[in-house]
Amino acid sequence: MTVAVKPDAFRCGRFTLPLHRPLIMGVVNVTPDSFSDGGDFLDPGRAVAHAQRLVAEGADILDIGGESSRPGSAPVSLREERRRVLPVLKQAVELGVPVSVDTTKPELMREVLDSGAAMINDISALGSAGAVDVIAASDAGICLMHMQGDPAKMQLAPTYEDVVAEVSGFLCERARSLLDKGVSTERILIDPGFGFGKTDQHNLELLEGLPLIASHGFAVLAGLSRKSQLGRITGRERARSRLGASIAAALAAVRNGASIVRVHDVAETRDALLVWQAMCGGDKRNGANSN
Ligand code: HH2
Repeated sequence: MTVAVKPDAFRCGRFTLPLHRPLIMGVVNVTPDSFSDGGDFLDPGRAVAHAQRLVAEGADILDIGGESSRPGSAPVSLREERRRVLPVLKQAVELGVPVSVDTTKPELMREVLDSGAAMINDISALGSAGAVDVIAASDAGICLMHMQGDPAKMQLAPTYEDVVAEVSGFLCERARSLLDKGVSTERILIDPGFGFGKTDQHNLELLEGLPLIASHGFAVLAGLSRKSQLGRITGRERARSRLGASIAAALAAVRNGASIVRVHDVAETRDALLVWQAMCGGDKRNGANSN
C-alpha cells in the first residue's frame, strides 16, 4: 500500500487551516427535522446565536445545513433550502472562521460561495450535474462524502462486498475528478459517511479502515456525533444524551487518521481532544501529518 503524504493544511476560500492538530467542524442545522436538534435553530436569530456560541467554544469551521439527511428524510426544495440557509450564512461569515454549507444543490452552492461561504460539504460527493464545475470555478474547500443510495432509503438494506475498499475507491475517484479540473489536494476532504447507507458493522469496519482511507493523500473528515449507532451501543435513545459516546467516537476517528471531526458539541469535544493529545501525544496515525 502506498502511503501518500497527508496535506499540511486545508485550504478553503481565504482561509488556510493547518492540520497539525485535529480540527472541529461545528454543526448548525437550520432545519425543522434534523435527527438530533431538529427545530432548535430553524429561527435565523437562534441559528446565528448558536453559530456564535460554537465559535466561542472553539469551532474551527461552521457547517450550516438547511436540509436534513437523516434516514427516511424527504428532500427539500431549492427555494426552501435557500430560505433557511442564506440569512444565517450572511451573518455567520462575519464570525471569523470558515463557513461551510451542507448541500447537494449546485445552484445553492454557487449562491452561497458568492455570499462568502468558504467551503461546500456535499453528502452526495458532487453527484449532481454541474456540481464539480461549481467547485472547480471557485477557490472553495470541498468535503466529498460517501453515501449508498439516498437518505429516504439508504438504511433499508445497505450492501457491500468490501465496504472499506468500495468507499475508499469511490472517494478517490471523486477526488480525482476534481484534481483533473485543477482543484488542489489541499482543498479536498474525504468522508466515509458514517450511517449513510451503512449497517453498524459497516460503520465499525470503516472506522477501523480509516488509516487506509487517510493513506490516499486527502485529509479525512469524520461525522459520528450523536449518530444512532452510538445510541445502540450505549442504550441511549435520545440523540442529545449521546455526548460521552460522541466524544469517544471522535477520539477513535482522530486516532485512526481523521483530521477533522464534525460535531454538535464543540466545547466538550475540544476539551477531550486537547487532553487526549496532551496525555497521549495524539497517535502516530494522526501524526501521519509528518509522514
Ligand atoms: N452527517 C450528517 C449531515 N451531514 N456531512 C458530512 N460530511 N459527514 C457526515 O457524517 C454528515 C454530514 C447528519 O448529521 P446532522 O446534520 O446533525 O443531521 P441531519 O442530516 O438530520 O440534519
